[in-house]
Amino acid sequence: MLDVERIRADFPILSRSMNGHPLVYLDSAATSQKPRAVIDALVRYYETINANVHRGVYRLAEEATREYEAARTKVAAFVGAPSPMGVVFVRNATEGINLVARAWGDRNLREGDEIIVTAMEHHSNLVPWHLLARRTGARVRAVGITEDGRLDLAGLDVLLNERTRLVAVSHVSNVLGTINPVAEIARRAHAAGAAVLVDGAQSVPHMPVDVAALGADFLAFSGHKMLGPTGVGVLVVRPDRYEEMDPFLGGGEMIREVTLTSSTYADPPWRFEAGTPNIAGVIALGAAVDYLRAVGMDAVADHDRTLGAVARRRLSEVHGLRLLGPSPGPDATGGIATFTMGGAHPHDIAQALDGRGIAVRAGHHCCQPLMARLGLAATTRASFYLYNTASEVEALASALDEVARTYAPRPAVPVASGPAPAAAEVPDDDLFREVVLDHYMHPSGREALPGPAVEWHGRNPLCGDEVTLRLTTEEGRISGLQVVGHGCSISVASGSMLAERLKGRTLEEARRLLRGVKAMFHGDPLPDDLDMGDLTALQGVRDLPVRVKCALLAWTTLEEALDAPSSPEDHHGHSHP
Ligand code: C6P
Repeated sequence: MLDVERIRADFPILSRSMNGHPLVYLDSAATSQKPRAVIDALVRYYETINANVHRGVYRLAEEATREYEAARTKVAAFVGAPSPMGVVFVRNATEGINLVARAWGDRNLREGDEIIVTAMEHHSNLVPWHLLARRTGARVRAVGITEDGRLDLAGLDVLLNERTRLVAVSHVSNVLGTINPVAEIARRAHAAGAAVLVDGAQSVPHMPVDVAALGADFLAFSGHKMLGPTGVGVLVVRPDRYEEMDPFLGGGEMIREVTLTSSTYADPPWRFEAGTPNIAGVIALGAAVDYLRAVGMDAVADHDRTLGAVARRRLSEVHGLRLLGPSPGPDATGGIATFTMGGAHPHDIAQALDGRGIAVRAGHHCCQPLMARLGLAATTRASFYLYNTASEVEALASALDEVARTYAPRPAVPVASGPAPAAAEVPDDDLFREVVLDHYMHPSGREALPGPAVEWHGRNPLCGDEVTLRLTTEEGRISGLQVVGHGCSISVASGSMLAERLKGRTLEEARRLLRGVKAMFHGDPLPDDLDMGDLTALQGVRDLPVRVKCALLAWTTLEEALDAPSSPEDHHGHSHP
């Protein structure tokens, strides 16, 4: 059992308040908070031993080099690497994976070869392989997942063949929390003659990981998710794989000898650490490893599991909430609780929680193929770490109870004359004022247009919100306007207001209002005499850049319609029945 209160005292940021509430930080899967020991290690480096490594012939530089290399030894021991020489310092997990794609992939893959990934990979473990495939003519294939969020291992056997060069798989999914049976996958991949890369971004911070026991040829992870600073990550390479790799970046530190026309290279791992590395970051990562080892990774994993179980039990009581992924245990860490919630959009949920000081992540979590497989545009994710408590989970759940009440279907209420809503129904946040919610629950402009119309589509890739505008015009006037789509309260309300305001207006009036709306969201002065009507209820959005995109979605789609060569103004726009 962890002494969580004692641990919390080590994390200065956790004593902050946010929007008038104690900060409840539930986004450690995105990046963890940092203990004082890590922050101190950064400061101590700059205050006492700042010098470049592996270069200076003076005492200070030797001290910096010694500490830098000591961190390599600590990291190697932490993940069971057979030798510190197998540890390459990079910027983050993403760079580690790209390094393998370039240094190993370019040399070993050719046309017709295959790379196997899975349907639950983060974009960082997909895009480098797409790029490699494009460079070499290789092909990327994906293992599917089951309905309950586990890998379809039988599918792996179907895909593995003599053309498979690499299997690249995440150890723990950043959306589902699933722990993949990597040792078994590696055994099967090796039997087929393929190498194995494990994306350990979500496993190394949360559970004991032994790279040798996993049988991974490459293991990539980020320092910032395991209490370390941003800008430092690790690629662990099984030493014999170094022989199959060309240098990645060229420059200082990675060379042995350079003439004007050629160069020879230093031994690994330095061969792959061109240029001055993130020395302070590496040393502070060493301090993070010290901290985690002192707590004990078994205890961290146990804490995640226990808290995850509490969270799943309590969250499943929230009306309309549906959790994704397996329950905590051998198949899931418990550190990740991702969910959808009936009529409430993930952006709206995250914003409402933020109003109560609770930080969660909403969106596609850089896993668009997984979202597509699950038939979802976006989800909300709470993620836990060693400093989170059961009472924080309860704060999350009771805030979600309130969100569920706010977004529960209810009858249409005329905005001006409706009764004052019950206090519990209205988030203490201006953005969700009654006007916005009323437009969201009962959007205008949904009625189908008779006859052919010009049609324009808009999409916000960040959250998958979509809008379709259909327009008919007569003599420079918008005679018919339909706005359909799906999205968060802000994008839907904004589209509904657009429909209400523009039907029957001239195209010039539409342009004027569009200019006004853009000015309002960008904080610029409004055109003279422009009555913004209901739209003023959205103006608080301008302080939240991510949500400005939601609010502008219908309007930027309108702008495209008005600006297109075949715009309604020309009376010959392309039409989609
Ligand atoms: N996932 C999340 O909120 P970087 O950005 O390189 O430190 O980590 C990339 C990465 C790779 N693999 C997995 C499984 C990950 O979860 C991440 C980072 C964060 O889920 C930020 S998108």
